[in-house]
Amino acid sequence: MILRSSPSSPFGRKCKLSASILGIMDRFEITRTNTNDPDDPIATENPLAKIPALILDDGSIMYDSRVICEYFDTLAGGGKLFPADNTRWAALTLQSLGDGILDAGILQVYEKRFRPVDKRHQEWVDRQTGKVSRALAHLEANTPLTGNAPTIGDITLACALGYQDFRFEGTWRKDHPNLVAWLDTFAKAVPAYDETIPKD
Ligand SMILES: N[C@@H](CCC(=O)N[C@@H](CS)C(=O)NCC(=O)O)C(=O)O
Repeated sequence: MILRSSPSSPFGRKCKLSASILGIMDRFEITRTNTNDPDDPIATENPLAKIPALILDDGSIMYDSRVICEYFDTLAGGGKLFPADNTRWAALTLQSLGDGILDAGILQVYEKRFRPVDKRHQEWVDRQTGKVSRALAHLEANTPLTGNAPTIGDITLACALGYQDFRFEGTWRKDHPNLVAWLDTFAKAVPAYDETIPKD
């Protein structure tokens, strides 16, 4: 299989961390993909032209990170990152919150990357910043438990905090000591976290 991703993609990082925890990194190769290059095949592979996408050996294609991570979980026997018991809903909800932090962060980055200065809309950027701030405040007050078996929720949160470090200079750290401690514990338990530090 081929995972289309890039070293900077936090959603691609979710897939890499999931595969590493599940012990299935040898099941696919990773192809560096540039969603800004009109000649990159990603636009024909995923009509949304987004990464990550997973190309299976039979040529079929899966996206997005939620689908790919859950597929990886089934390859490893199932019920590991996506619990089958009633803790599933908390794990999925934490995944949604982490994905939402990522989406809001990426939209802020794209506002600067793709819009000329005179077309930028500060109120809209503030709206995205508000989502991140509220989510981080909620997580600081309700920090997930860190066990020896990270779920897809934990993985997504770690990638969301890592993206805040990468694109927003880690300013979140000052006011969120519980989350800083949570991420330190996660990074110690999951060596792939440090091995996938995002870069451009
Ligand atoms: N919901 C998607 C989000 C994927 C996403 O936003 N990927 C970004 C890179 S991290 C992308 O491909 N952006 C290119 C674009 O939006 O055109 C997922 O979970 O995989």
